[in-house]
Amino acid sequence: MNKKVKISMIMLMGSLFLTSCGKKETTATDETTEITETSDEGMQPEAVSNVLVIEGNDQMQFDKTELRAAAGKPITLTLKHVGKISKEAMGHNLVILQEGTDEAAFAAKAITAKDTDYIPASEKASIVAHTKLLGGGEQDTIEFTVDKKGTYNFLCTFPGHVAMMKGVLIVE
Ligand SMILES: [Cu+2]
Repeated sequence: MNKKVKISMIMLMGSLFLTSCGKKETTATDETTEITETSDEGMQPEAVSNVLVIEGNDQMQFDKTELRAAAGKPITLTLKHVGKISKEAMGHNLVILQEGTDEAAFAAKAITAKDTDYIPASEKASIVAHTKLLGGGEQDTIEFTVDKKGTYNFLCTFPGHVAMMKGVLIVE
């Protein structure tokens, strides 16, 4: 008798456990789906256009990890901060580096350059082009030309952001 009660208790607990697990799984799946959708967008190859638009948000993300442009023609790049947080707390810029630049070393120098909005004056030679540092709701458009075909890394130099906010500009 006691044994039976115990067994049914275990079974009941087991099914409760399964139920709560099932709920958690659903939530996790939703999150996964969202993340997948976002990264799918990022993975879509961009058509070659010299008018580039990229967004940064309050979740410390660029909406694209790859930009493509044609060499030898002016490139117009607009960075939009589509979030709401101030530039002091969630500032974004976009800095395109010369090929062969050590990105980690550059980012480490950049975080010490608060007075110049995290653009290190000593590293100017490593920079192809960069936008201003933006807060939520702001945007900046820059124009530059890249003559040499290649793959150029870009990043946001706000402290801590490079881990999440980086990508490549492919010039072809
Ligand atoms: Cu940023």
